[in-house]
Amino acid sequence: MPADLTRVKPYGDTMDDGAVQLSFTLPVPPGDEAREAARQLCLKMGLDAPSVVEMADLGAGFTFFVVYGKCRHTVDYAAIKIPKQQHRVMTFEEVNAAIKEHLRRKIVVVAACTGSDAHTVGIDAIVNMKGYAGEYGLERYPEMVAYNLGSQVPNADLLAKAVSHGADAVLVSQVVTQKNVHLENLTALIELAEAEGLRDKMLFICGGPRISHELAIELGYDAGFGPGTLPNHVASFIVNELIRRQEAGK
Ligand code: B12
Repeated sequence: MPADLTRVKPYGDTMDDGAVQLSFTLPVPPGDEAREAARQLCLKMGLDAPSVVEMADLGAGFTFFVVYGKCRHTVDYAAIKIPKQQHRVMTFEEVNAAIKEHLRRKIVVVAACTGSDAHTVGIDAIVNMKGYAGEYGLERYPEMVAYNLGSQVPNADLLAKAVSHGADAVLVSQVVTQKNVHLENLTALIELAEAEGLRDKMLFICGGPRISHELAIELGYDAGFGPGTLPNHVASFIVNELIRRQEAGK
């Protein structure tokens, strides 16, 4: 029986059985009371027949639980609309050829991890010469000039470098999300760019494990990239968007 896409429920063994597995930690020591607390919490979360299948002592009065249960709720999958990047993903060769043919100048990108974030692996994967998962990074593109400013770069410094290098695109990486610090940093950068009259002069692109294109648009960015992004995805977006703006006379 195919799923009713207007009323989608988790699937375990049979369609619409609602089976889910949930894991969490409670700040109480393990024991019968802790197990019952976990069960009651799951009932309050809308799970029928919750069954605590794992209770592990984490020490210092904390306990980790795994609970199986049946979700009562459904979602209307058919009504979901997520903004997606419309541009076609090009290969390394196609990107360089498109720059030469349509833009006829080198494209400049300035990249950094900002704020307190020191996770450079993600932005390096996109920018560094050697690239990631078999795809060359932007530094390797002959028609691009890429500056990687590294980690913990203050927003003001990133914008100053973007201006001095004549950047077409600013690339920001935010990996740490504790207490939503990524949202604060990303918002602060856009506000500063607006205050300095730079927001419409270059593309602003963000990325990281908790970033989606939808979130990036909400925060005022031109695009957002999450896990699994390859350098040519980003290069394709930049080049397609610059060509689109050139053709629109912007
Ligand atoms: C390596 C690592 C570190 C290294 C970083 C070294 C370095 N030079 O980068 C060190 C040890 C320094 C570190 C420190 C910390 N870390 Co750490 N770290 C990791 C780890 C294990 C891997 C991250 C990684 O390299 N991923 C691989 C890259 C390729 O993936 P990615 O970042 O998602 O990037 C891809 C996309 O997201 C995208 N992308 C990323 N950025 C950008 C930018 C643009 C413009 C674009 C287009 C795309 C893009 O493209 C990339 C390629 O596909 C993760 C756990 C994990 N397994 O993910 C924790 C993790 C990220 N760290 C975490 C934490 C908490 C910390 C610390 C706060 C720990 C502490 N208490 O000290 C510190 C913070 C340091 C700081 N000031 O930032 C948490 C973050 C939790 C959260 N939700 O915020 C994680 C998830 C671990 C965990 N489960 O708790 N960490």
